[in-house]
Amino acid sequence: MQILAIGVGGAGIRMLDFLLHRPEEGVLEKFKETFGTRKYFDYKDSLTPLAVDTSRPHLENLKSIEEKDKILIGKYDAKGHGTGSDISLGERIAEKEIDRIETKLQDVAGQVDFCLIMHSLGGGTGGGATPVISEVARRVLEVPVYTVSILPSLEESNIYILNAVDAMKSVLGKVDGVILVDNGVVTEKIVKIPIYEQVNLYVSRFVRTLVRASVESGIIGSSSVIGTMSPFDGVSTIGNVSSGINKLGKGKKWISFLMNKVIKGKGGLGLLLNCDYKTAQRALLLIVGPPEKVADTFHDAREWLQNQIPGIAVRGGEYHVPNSTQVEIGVLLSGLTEVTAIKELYKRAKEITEVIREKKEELKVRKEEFIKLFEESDIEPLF
Ligand SMILES: Nc1nc2c(ncn2[C@@H]2O[C@H](COP(=O)(O)OP(=O)(O)OP(=O)(O)O)[C@@H](O)[C@H]2O)c(=O)[nH]1
Ligand SMILES: [Mg+2]
Repeated sequence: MQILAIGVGGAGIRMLDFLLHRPEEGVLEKFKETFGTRKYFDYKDSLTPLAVDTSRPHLENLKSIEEKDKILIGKYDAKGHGTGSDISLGERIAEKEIDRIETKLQDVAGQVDFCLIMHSLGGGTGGGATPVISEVARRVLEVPVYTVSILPSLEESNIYILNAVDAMKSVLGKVDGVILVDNGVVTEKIVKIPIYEQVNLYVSRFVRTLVRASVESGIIGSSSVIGTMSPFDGVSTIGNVSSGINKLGKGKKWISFLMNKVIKGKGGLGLLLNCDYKTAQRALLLIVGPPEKVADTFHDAREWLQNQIPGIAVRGGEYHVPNSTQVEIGVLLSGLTEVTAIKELYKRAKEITEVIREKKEELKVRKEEFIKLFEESDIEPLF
């Protein structure tokens, strides 16, 4: 499986950086000691990165992306400092510099199975440039283009919420599928590490599992992803759950325990989007762990899912990792049509727009009164 992974804007390039993060040499040595001859998996063999941003410092801060894979756009319009949450500026900049991006895309044309664009919907660059980049990627690469689109939490500033509503409309029309991830889901449940990092970690964990399952064990291929994402009849989301094998007890009871956790969020984070999972139409399910624990479990996990969501088409399989002490379940749900997070975001955006409208009215009246004060003044000039 070969994926072109593009990060657009601050959130996007940070997620990309997380995805390609390679442990320091010392850690790699330890890995070799622990796992003997097993080779460290280098995600760069399957993921071609491209980081696009209007912020110079944010691009410079990336640890795992080489200079040749970074593009600073909008040097004159944004002066290397971002768009300041201005999505129309983000869009204009991407349109102006589309040739530079297109040249990069030409380099990988014919070599990738699909393209994954990671970005925030609330940022000026992430929200504004993504639809422009996606459109050209579809044309040049002639493969499906999917996004991992970050929704702002409802506690975030008004501008992110209004931007997200605008950006969502244009992104939906320019891609082959959207994997929605809500920063708000993490706020509610887990805050051991900064929220952003937690979300980035979950996204990268899912994509990494997908890549390894394909490259190392061959249980899935890009067609499994494409088959799950298409047709574009609703949005998609992901979920991940993992547990030490010693906590899972004997027998196969752990399957329903972990499936409940990842799909329904019972006792854990669950899906990265507040939605009605029962409206999903297709799923990609990956079970990862040592063979003595996970062998012959995919069938049971798939049955569990099909009992919860009648009619759902489930792809995927088991990926055996000898000597591993962890079991992990990763899931991609697609075709979701009942998404509470989107409804709440629209409701919040409507409230904000109403307040702005009232404020504008009030200011207009005040301004008129202020001007009147001068017009009605009967003070005679002194000279
Ligand atoms: N999950 C996640 N969300 C982030 C991250 N950084 C920012 N965000 C969210 O993304 C939105 C802000 O967008 P950014 O990506 O920072 O903005 P940008 O695309 O760089 O655009 P400008 O800086 O406005 O030009 C807000 O909703 C933030 O909560 C991150 O690393 N991870
Ligand atoms: Mg930025």
